[in-house]
Amino acid sequence: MIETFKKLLDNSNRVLVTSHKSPDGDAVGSSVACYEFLKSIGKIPFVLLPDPPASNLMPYLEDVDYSFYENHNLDFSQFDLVFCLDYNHEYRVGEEMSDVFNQLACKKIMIDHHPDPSAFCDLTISRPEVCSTAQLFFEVLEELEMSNELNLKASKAIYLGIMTDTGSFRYPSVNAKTHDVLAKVISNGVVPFEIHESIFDQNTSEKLKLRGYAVSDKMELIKDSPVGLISLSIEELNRFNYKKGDTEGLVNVILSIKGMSIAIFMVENDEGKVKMSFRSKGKYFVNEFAKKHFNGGGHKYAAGGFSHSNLLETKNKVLEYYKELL
Ligand SMILES: [Mn+2]
Repeated sequence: MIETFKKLLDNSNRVLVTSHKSPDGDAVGSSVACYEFLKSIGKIPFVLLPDPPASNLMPYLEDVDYSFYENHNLDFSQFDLVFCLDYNHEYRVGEEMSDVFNQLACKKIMIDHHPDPSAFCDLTISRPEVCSTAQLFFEVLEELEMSNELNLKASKAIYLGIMTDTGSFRYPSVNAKTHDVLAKVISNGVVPFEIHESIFDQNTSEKLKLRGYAVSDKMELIKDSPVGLISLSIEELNRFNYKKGDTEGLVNVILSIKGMSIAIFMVENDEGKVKMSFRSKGKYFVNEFAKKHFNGGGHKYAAGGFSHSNLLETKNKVLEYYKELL
């Protein structure tokens, strides 16, 4: 792996760094870390994301050469290497941006921690046991003996990716290595509380009201089971002046209830279809269920899905099949 990686790097100059649709903290964090690393070793990197992240992640893209696919004007023939970070299938960049892969003749490197990667890259570094792509990127640089190339911005981005993909260092995927990587980026000058504040203390009152409403009026716990759901319609989102990111992590609230081990969040989109998030813990896994019934997938304990039916039909389908999760 290391030799191939080195060779691909050596033979490249203009490098495209990509990540998945609805980029989360790990997508942005690993992309920025990769971008800063490439710049520091003399490459010309560019970050291309399918669409914008939540507003609290935008500051991490400051001073980065980047664009969102919807308003890019890139000539893809200029690139001689592509990084695919935090995703395991071409379709995870969204239908529009996945066209890019047809235009790219150059080599591709995947660095990712989602299980079952498809074989669309020349080098696939896939380690599902690692908590975040940000941590995995750091590990890969250590193996290349290049982790000393990480500047303060890259170090902050790695902290961000690990923090957001581990629920602030508490998921089962966190281990000694995670804290070892964190210690190393902190010794590069990262001030932990600043990263936490930059992400978690950016709420609007409308966001908190929407979340309060979701819990008080829209949460349903299925009787005699560890399964809970929350569903929100577009009308409800609008009522609270919804902004991207406002419902992020809301699904986890269900798991914080004693006795709850499976949480399902459903939210209607502009087209009347439904975006879904699945979370679980302990002996319960959600990825297969998301894949089988809701065109999705992901990790054992955290998966996404999509339903082409309306919100009510989708909820009924969950209620019809949830026992498969048990
Ligand atoms: Mn991730």
